[in-house]
Order: sequence, then C-alpha cells, then structure tokens
Amino acid sequence: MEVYEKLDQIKLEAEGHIRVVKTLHALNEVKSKYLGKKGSFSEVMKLMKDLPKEDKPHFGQVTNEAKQVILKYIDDQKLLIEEAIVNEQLASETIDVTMPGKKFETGNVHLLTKVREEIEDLFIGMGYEVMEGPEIEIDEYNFEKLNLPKDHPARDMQDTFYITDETLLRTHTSPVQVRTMLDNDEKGPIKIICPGKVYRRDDDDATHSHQFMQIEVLVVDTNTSMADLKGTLLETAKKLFGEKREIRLRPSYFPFTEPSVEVDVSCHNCNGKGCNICKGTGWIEILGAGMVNDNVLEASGYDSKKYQGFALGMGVERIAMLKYGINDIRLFYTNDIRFNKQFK
Ligand code: 2NL
Repeated sequence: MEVYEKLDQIKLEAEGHIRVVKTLHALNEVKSKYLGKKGSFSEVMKLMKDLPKEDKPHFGQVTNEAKQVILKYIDDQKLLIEEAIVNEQLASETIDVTMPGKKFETGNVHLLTKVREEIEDLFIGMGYEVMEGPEIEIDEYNFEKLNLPKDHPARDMQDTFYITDETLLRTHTSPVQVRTMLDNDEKGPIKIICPGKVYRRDDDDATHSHQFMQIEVLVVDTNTSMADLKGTLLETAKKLFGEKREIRLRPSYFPFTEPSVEVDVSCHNCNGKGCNICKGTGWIEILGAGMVNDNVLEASGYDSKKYQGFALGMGVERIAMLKYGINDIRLFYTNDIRFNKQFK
C-alpha cells in the first residue's frame, strides 16, 4: 500500500509548505507544485495504471480526498494572507490624533498699510471719499494748477524725478485733488482723502526716503472756514495720538494754501511736559494744512468768490514712526520680517 503512504506524505509536506507562505504569489506557486499539471498529484495519478482494476475506485476516492484537504489548506492560508494585507494597510493609514499640529506661518498687514487704513477710516467716518490717481503725472497737475508756475521759487522746494519735460513722478498726492476738481462737471462740493506713494529726489537716510506715502485731504464747499479745518485737525490728532491730545497751529507757507499752517500735537509720550521725543518742547509737528489758495480753485474751474476749501497733507511714515517709536524710515522698505512681525 505504498501509494497511500505516498499520499499521506504529500499531504503532510504540503501542509508544512502552505502554512509558512506569506504572499498570494508564493501561495499560487505552492499550489501548482502540488496540484498543477507537473505537480506531485499528477505523479501519484500515474501510479494508478499499475493498480489492479478493483482497487482503482478506492484509490481515486482517497486521492480526491487528499486533494480536497490540500485545497482547504490553501484556502485557509489565503484568508490569513488577505487578512494580514488588510491589517498592514490599516496600520499604515492610521492617523495619530494626539500628534501636535503643524504650525503655518501667517503674514500680517504692513504697518504702513495699517496706519493708512486707520487714517482713511477716520475720514470715511466723517463722510469723505477715498480717491486715487496715477503716480506718473503731468507737470500741469503736479505743479502748474497748484499755484506753482515754472518760474515760481517754491518749485525749487520740490526736488523732482522728471521723466520728460512734461511728465514726472508725482511729488505729492495733490494732483489727485486737481483731477477730482477738474472732473467735477457741476463744480459742486468735494470731500476727499487721497492716499498714495509719492517721490522726491532725496538721499535716503533715517528720516528721508526718495519714495514715501502721503495722505492729503481736500474739502471744497460754499461755507467752509478755518474753523472747519481746526475741528478736523483736532479730530485727526485725537484719533491718531489719543483723546487727551491738543493741537497748536503755527503760521507757515505752502503755495497751494493761504493762509497756511503747520500743525503740532501735544506730546503723547510726556503729555506736554517735555521729553526726548518732543525734544523738550511738549509739542510734535505732525502735518501741514491751510485754506485752499484762490488760484488753485480757479485753475480747476471753481469760482473762488463762491467756493472756499481747506486742505491738509501728512507723511504716513512720520505718523507711524511717532506712534510706534520707530527711529529709521528705511525699516518700512527693507522688509525685514522681524520688523514687520512686531505689528501683528
Ligand atoms: C505737508 C503739507 C499740504 C496741501 C498739502 C493741498 C492740495 C490742494 C489744494 C491745497 Cl489740491 N492744498 N494740499 C495743503 C497744505 C499742506 O501738505 O507737509 N505734507 C507732507
């Protein structure tokens, strides 16, 4: 009965092989080694022809049973392998919810933008409209219509980047006001705030920059006086430097205003007692202003007998430097992230 022993031996050997297989591919190889065309079973089947006829059915039955047993081993192992694959996948896709999150660097609004918006908001709250205009201007709007004819000595005050004889980088935002007055077909009242970049031929140092940000304000109406200007200036000073601030006006000169004033605010650092910020005076100069010169109104088509106006202009960097104790204007433009971050 050596064929039956052979079958038992194949079964044992197959079981041993199948149990240790770790992949579906290897399992298929083991399957064909035992059950395939050239496998061990085919070899056993060849022995059948030498058996006596009456033994053949029994032999067939036993062989078949052995085959079924091996197939069962293979199926069981297949399930184990598939389960292992799924477990491995689950383990690799597990999310550790206790892990600390990644911190994203967030930027922040530039200090100049912040201060500009703060000033804009104050004036929007008083009914003003924000107006913008081109940075490349024509001589006529930047100088001529602002009471600065070509031979005017005050024109030497403006050191200008000329592009051609007639075009230049604007030296102030006043041409935006000129354009607004010219564009006003009804020649009606105007109440605007004009923020923007301006350019002057300065050498850069701690307090000068060849490019800086200016904000100018213009009101034109039929019943406007110095009192309106003073009220507006006081509101501006309080909004920027605190409710306890007072203002002081000193006579000055600008070609586009008459009379012209320079505006001081009581020192927000020492409350007017005198400190190093106000250089012992208790007052800090923050802007220039005045009643719009009749020539400026007339040059843009307004009847100066019917209309008056007031205007003011300030450098945003200067305001920001005073408010935040910054001692070098170049810090606004060198974009050192450590500077920018301080004003989050
Ligand atoms: C300053 C002084 C000032 C104006 C700007 C102005 C504009 C028009 C008419 C009249 Cl269209 N005036 N602007 C008036 C007074 C002063 O700026 O120190 N700026 C940095």
